[in-house]
Amino acid sequence: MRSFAFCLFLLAAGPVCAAGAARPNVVFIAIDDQNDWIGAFGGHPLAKTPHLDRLAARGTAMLNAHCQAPLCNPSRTSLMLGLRPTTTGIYGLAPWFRTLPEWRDRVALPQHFKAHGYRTLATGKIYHGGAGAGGRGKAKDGKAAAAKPEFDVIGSAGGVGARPPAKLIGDTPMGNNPLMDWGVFPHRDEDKGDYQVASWAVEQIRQAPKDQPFFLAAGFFLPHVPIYVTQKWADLYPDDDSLLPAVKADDRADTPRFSWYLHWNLPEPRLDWVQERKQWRNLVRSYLAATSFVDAQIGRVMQALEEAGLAENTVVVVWGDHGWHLGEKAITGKNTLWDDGTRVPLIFAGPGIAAGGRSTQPAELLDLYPTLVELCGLAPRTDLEGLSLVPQLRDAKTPRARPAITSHNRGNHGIRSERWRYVRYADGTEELYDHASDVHEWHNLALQPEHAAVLAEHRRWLPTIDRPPAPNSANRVLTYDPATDEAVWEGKTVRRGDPIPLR
Ligand SMILES: [Ca+2]
Ligand SMILES: [Ca+2]
Repeated sequence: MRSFAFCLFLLAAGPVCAAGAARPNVVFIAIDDQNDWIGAFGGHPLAKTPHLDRLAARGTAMLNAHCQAPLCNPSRTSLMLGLRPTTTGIYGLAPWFRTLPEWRDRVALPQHFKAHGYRTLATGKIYHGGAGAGGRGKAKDGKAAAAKPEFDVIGSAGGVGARPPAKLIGDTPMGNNPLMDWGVFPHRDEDKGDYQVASWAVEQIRQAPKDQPFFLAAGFFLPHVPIYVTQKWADLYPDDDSLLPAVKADDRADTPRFSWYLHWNLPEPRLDWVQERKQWRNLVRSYLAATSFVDAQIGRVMQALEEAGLAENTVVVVWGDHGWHLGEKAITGKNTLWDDGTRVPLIFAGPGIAAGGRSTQPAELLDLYPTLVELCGLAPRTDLEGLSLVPQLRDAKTPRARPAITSHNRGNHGIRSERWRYVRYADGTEELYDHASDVHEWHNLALQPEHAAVLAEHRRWLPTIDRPPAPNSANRVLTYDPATDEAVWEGKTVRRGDPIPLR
């Protein structure tokens, strides 16, 4: 603690932290597709997350935190590079950013820590897809995509782990997609990818060299689909309709038709399908059970830190990469600009962070890079687009100068202030919700003249840089041409007069 205070003093005085001063370790934990159904975040009244609750009690929870893109690859690219999707042009599940000359050598968050003497380690899903935890992705010409490795040491890959012999729920409207499955089947927790990710992280903490700080990244896969759980986690929840989230039957009657374009032709089934197939409760229960299972794995990592005597000098951050709908707004899945799609758990604990803090100020995953740099006393960078959250982590009431911004493909943006949710789609249509009276975002106020000033205040935060999709963009990339009023999604075109593409 003393050496940390010394670092901050030096920073305030001008020069960076003196060599040899002990910097805190970092444990950087990602949860895939984890929405706000986590204790302190209040998204689901029955969610059981005792380990994350304990972490939030010894640290600060950012209760109004949002992703910069509601999809894995662009969200994680933004966080790790410290740049918005509207700056990189990375909106889809491809490309891996190192294949683009512009970002090939960009110093990502763990590389900045390595440059300051840290040993960097990763297990599970940190980056998306083939790039995996360690950025092992190769460019199409076979050359390594990145000039430098993403991490020094790469551990267990994680992922789904044990699978049932056949899909549990059968075909969905999009066919036999292996990801679209959930439920309980007989297997062991030890055979799950996330259990192995936690085991590897625990082992690294136990063996950590005493003379070098570490940056340990652990990426948990669940509650991403397929959501397979063992009976013990499902048994934490009642098997009845008390589990179901609140939905409004005609909720989409006041959302612009363009809002459907962002969720068109995706593998995730719609609410009407899970209701008809009597799968809604099973999906919700599986998601909650998986959340509790991952919470327990994070608990194992936290226990290892305490047993190694490292908890006092380790900054822990837990984040989700975007939200997930479980029936709200008539859909399941991600890819939306509402709170259900953008709001994420974000918890910090460790040296320099107030215990029990609860901030309702807007925060962005983009803020993690500058926040961790400041908390650890590394040289600040001037090329990051986020803002350090250290003022809110010291005193949760500290106001913040700007809202959280989420972008989903070019021209579609969500702006979240402390009170309001504003959405603008590429065709110019808008939504506005007042969280003071409408936490579910059921009542679109955008067309009501008395809200003109609120609309104007939020419109001014729309990104001024709004790049088209990067070369080789693929998968979940939507383009819109205002000249012809045509939207194109995965090679399919829809025009304003066409029926709304409901699947
Ligand atoms: Ca994800
Ligand atoms: Ca509505």
